[in-house]
Amino acid sequence: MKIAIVCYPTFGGSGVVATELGIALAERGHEVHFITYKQPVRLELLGNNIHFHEVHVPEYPLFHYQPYELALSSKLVDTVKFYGIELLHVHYAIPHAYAGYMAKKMLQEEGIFIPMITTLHGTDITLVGKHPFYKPAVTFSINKSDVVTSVSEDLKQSTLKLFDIEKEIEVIPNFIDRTKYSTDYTDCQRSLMANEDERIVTHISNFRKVKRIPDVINIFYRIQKEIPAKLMMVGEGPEKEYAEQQCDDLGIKDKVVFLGNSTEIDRILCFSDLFLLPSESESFGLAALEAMINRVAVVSSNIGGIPELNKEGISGYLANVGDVDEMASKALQILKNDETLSRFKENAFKVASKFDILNILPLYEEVYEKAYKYR
Ligand code: GMT
Repeated sequence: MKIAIVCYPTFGGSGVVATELGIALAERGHEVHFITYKQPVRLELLGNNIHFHEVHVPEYPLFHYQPYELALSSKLVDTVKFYGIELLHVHYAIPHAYAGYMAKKMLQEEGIFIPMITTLHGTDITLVGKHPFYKPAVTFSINKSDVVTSVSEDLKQSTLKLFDIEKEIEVIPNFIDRTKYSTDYTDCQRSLMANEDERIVTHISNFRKVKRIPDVINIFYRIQKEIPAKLMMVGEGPEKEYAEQQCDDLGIKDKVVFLGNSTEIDRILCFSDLFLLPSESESFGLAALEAMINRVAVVSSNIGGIPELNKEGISGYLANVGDVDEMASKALQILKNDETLSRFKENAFKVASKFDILNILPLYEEVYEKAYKYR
């Protein structure tokens, strides 16, 4: 099939999922066209089967807000016509589903019928989409999609609760391509980061409020009081500066490394023992899945879709949002003993393996076939 994928090109989970999905579809022989404002961060190789079309939004001083949706829907119309695209897959409802629907309608005027799949990722529903300023447009574009998918059962239920949805929502969980993660740990440069006797705790996110970065630091503070440990903080975002200050105030600056954004997180996860994800909202928790496939145990909050991924007492532990004492005590339970840690690490890998792309990709292909019938 010739598929157009619309996504955010940044480090965010929805962009990563869309990009990895597109790459895998191209490997399976589909022709994939990414349409967004910048080349997606994980999209390195373009080729016969994999294309990128940049959406340009010309600056005009009259506009206080430049009309991205307009430029995106026009780009979609042109690309669909030029390449004979057969299907649109938009990731993140705002504003992609809205722009996709406009493109669909414009194309219909010219006798071209193109089905649209919308994948809901989380913040487009739980944080941004439910705001009264956006809600009518989000409800409309979900209902007008030919097929709607969500990345967890919890997100599906939240969408049904928060919006007036007439469409069926199919759950297709996020996935991981195991072949991209090495099982050869010989070039893992652990010694550069920590002493042999230190445990390595890691957090990866966009450092937004929803990730509860102060909780990450407070949990680690309690851990390092009991055992030798280092904390790797990966990512960039508005809460980073405060986090650095917090580490300074707590006197643990020398034990915390801020690594910024990384396109090679497996090189950090390969030497990590424990991943912390204390988020106050998380529809899935892709970063935790990436940790788990790298044999990293997880201590997380029990919110949203996380319990569908992190299994209590198996791949890690879960606690109520904000309960840093419980999270720290559970983390120590895992980290204190070598055998316990190895067991949790191995289990994390096993649980993550269930989300192998080979199991999930056919679900998207099924959905595409179904949507195609709506033409
Ligand atoms: O986590 C973020 O803030 C980024 C956000 C995004 O839209 O890129 O991530 C959401 O989508 C990811 C991929 O499906 C999920 O793994 C994340 O759980 C979800 N984030 C939230 O629900 C807060």
